[in-house]
Amino acid sequence: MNINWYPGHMKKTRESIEKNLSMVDIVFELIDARIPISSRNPIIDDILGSKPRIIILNKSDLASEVGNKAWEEYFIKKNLMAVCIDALSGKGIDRLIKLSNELYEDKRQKNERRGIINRPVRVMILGIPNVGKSTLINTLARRKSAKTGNKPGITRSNQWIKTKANLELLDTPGILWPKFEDKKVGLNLAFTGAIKDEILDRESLALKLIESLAENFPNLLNYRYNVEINDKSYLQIMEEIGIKRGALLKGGEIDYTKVSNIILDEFRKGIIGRITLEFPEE
Ligand SMILES: Nc1nc2c(ncn2[C@@H]2O[C@H](COP(=O)(O)OP(=O)(O)O)[C@@H](O)[C@H]2O)c(=O)[nH]1
Ligand SMILES: [Mg+2]
Repeated sequence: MNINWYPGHMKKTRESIEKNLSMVDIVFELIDARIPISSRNPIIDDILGSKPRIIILNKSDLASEVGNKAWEEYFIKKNLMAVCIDALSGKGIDRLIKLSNELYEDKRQKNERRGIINRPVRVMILGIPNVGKSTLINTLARRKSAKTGNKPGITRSNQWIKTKANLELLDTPGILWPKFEDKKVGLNLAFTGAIKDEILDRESLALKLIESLAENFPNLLNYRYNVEINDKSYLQIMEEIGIKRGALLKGGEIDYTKVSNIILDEFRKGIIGRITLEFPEE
């Protein structure tokens, strides 16, 4: 993935989303359950206005149960519908469908009273790159209709993807830009792979990840790699992991690239554990 978000590009994106918005009944705002703050687009509230929406915490299989619950409650307290799902396995999809129909119920009844025949609920999916938009479309459609992967889809003519669940999806999800101004946000996005390794080289990124894990989840790090954290430097921890995992060069030196790849890859796959990096503020 290599999208450069220029002001002009952002303006076009926004305009195209606003145009599509008028064609749908509700919006699915997809965010990453591991980083619900960092993966939200800064101007989404502004774009959506009063359009009914459901906040979908995707990749909840990679986030902690405690975190998932905390975030659902947080949004619900703010009177926003929120649901944790795993778009890959389909977990949570039934609840999402139920909520979608609930959200449309008032309008459905209004239509009925006016004698208008109700069609399926029309939905647009919005989210930053790699958050799982195409995966969700595929899962809802139960067929491979949207390409998954890292290339953003260039807008074709819009089509409605029918699902079994009384929903119709706009086939082109809205790709929102991430908020990369804040350094911490940039790191979170890079850790999770939302922005590929654009902000830092992989070794520095892996070192930053070790720092974050050693401070917040030392037990998980210890359990996965069998290293004591104590008062070691982050570089020492990385080197020890390298030795334990055989990431060594010919002369026996640490292969920093290899160990960095191991750590980043295992974090992104959830192998180090189900880790939520951001919690709601008190
Ligand atoms: N573990 C996990 N991986 C997911 C989930 N949803 C999507 N992915 C993966 O995340 C990556 C990006 O997904 P994609 O649908 O292409 O994102 P898009 O850019 O928003 O369309 C792919 O490798 C998916 O397999 C999920 O709920 N759990
Ligand atoms: Mg996609």
